[in-house]
Amino acid sequence: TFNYEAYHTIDEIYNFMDLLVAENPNLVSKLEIGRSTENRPLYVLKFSTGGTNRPAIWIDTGIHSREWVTQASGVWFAKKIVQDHANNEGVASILETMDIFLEIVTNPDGFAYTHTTNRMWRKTRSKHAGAICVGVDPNRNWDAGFGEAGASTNSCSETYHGPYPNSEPEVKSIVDFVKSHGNIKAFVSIHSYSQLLLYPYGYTETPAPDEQELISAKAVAALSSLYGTKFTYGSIITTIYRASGSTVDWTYNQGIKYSFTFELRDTGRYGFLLPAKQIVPTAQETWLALKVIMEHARDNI
Ligand code: 0X9
Ligand code: ZN
Repeated sequence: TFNYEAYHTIDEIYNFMDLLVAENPNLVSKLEIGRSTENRPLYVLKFSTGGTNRPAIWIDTGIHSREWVTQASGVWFAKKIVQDHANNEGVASILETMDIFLEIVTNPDGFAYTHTTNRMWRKTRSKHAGAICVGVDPNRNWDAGFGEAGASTNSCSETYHGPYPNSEPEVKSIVDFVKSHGNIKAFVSIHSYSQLLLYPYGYTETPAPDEQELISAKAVAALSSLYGTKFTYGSIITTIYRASGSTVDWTYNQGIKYSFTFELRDTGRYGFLLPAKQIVPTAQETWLALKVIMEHARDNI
């Protein structure tokens, strides 16, 4: 059986997904939304109790490959959705009207590289003509303030935005999926670390005009209720730093009002090298906040 209290390789996570689908064919299916630069499949798990093109919630983990607690939490969320799918305190009431899409290994080339070669690899593994270094920051490659302040033009930088918006297949595949689906109501992109819940914008000081504050306060309170983990919330630019071309600025500009980014545990003691003992508690507390966001989306369709 799968050990949720350990970090896993991409093969182990892909096998986990296949087993979950095989064991729960009426609830879970696996979509391939594209291929990475190194031709790895980009898999998205779909949790659905029926209907056609229902309003949906998107969750991605691991777009920055070294943020290992996020992919590990994504695995735990997948199992949790299956376990709780018929339970009303769980996700039954959400799955009655909405589908959930979950991309666990959003940057598979980078993730494989963190296992084989460099544990601290963050970016993709693309090699663009004229670029000195390998990789693009997939959280600076989206078409929202692309190339403005808050990203680097230098291919050797950790925040290199890439040659043009959506140059990374890992990003373009999500863009195409979101556009063709057309009914995504909440979009949550999960990073680590810093213990933050963030909302648009990152590329401009213009605040998102919706009820982000209210939802965030409620989500963070739910998260903290389990183990007392302290989370701060606010817009990306005011809470962390200016970041252009980031995921949720693009999704928000597409009209996905409930666009959020988490930065999970911890605040720097272990940073990206969070001990495996903290995977399950991190996933559990984050799940409580995700449910607040999902329930809010459900009640405001
Ligand atoms: O710099 C980033 O991309 C994010 N921090 S991280 O340590 N995970 O790399 C923060 C940027 C704001 N977050 C999003 N817009 N998703
Ligand atoms: Zn990140």
